[in-house]
Amino acid sequence: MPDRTFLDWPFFEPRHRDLAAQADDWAARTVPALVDHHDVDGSCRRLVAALGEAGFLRFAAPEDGVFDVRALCLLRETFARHDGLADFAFAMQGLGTGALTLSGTPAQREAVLPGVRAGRRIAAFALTEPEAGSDVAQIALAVRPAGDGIVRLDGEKTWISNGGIADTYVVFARSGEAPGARGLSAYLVPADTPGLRIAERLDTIAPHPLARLHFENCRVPAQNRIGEAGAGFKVAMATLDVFRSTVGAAALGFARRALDASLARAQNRTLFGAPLAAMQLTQTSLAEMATAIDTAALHVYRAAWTRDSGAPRITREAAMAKMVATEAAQEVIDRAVQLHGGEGVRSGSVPETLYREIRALRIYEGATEVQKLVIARQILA
Ligand code: COS
Repeated sequence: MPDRTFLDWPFFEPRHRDLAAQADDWAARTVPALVDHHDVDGSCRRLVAALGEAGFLRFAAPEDGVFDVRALCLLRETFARHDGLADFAFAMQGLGTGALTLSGTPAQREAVLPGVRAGRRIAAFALTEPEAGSDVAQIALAVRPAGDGIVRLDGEKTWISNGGIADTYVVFARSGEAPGARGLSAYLVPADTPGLRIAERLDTIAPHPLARLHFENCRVPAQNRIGEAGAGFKVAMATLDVFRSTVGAAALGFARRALDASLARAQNRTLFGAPLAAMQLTQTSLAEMATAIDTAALHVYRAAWTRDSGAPRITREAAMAKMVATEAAQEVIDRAVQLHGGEGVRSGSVPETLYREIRALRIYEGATEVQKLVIARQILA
């Protein structure tokens, strides 16, 4: 049983504690039957539908347009503890529509969000390009007027989560009002728009739906623009400000599972005539794992609480939360592998699965090195 004492921290309200318990119970009963890691597309479709039916996606795409970031973090932490794909399916519904929730018009929101909330429509966030990942201001995919209230998109996006199964993409494009970060705009692009094709599906160490997208004379109404012309960079950053702390929360879920497995292992495994847990070296390891987890949790829920308390920007807090929690989780999971010995590297074992799952979180939505840049800029400003 994972440590639940953090739920007594003053960051939370009673509804958060109820939600965490409800999500844990739901995931234990529902998730195993929905997931087949050899069929990530099918698993994600089933998970999104079930998450919608259970009502959890109302937190990913809130009806009143206000994110409850503590709820988002608790849900990601809980789902990640049960299965990486369950967390992924939940999180991408939010990241894929965050720009709409934060900056969309009422008509744009009404057209997309009810389906996303119900789990009938899958969403994706298309920011990264072959030459623009960490450096968002380098985005090259072009959007140009094509007459009659239409714009055309030409270029490429890559490493797009839900690429291949999404119904709707939020695409960041160079609209050219100014060079660099000030010349980008965000557009809503339905997956079935002619001129948008899945150029390649990408496989990774912890597989999930991921693709490279090709846009060629891909035409959408100009009114599909989300936010002001030229404001795309800020729209992207505001979305990431919300979701970066939730990546930290997912890492926390993985880390808690690793610690639980390690505690069981340390108590049940006999070595040199005594339980592994009796060895001081094991105790040191377990103590460091538990401390890293609490440190990560404090950062994650500090960021979430700060946002929920009305801070207009939590750039620094969210960057710290993502960096601290993902790095801590990698450390904790590596220790779990070590404590499990051979079992720790057996394909399909809990530590081995977590070891693969955690790695990408230190990279996507801003690598650790980018978070350091972001934090330094905030404190120097
Ligand atoms: N919220 C709102 N506005 C923001 C913002 C935020 N979090 N961060 C920056 N801005 C604004 C700045 O205030 C600036 O506004 P003005 O032009 O009015 O002054 C503008 O956006 C440009 O900001 P900046 O000069 O910092 O842009 P850079 O190109 O130097 O940004 C970083 C560099 C590293 C911060 C940015 O590119 C980044 O976050 N990269 C990582 C992106 C990422 O997560 N990639 C993974 C893909 S998503 S899976």
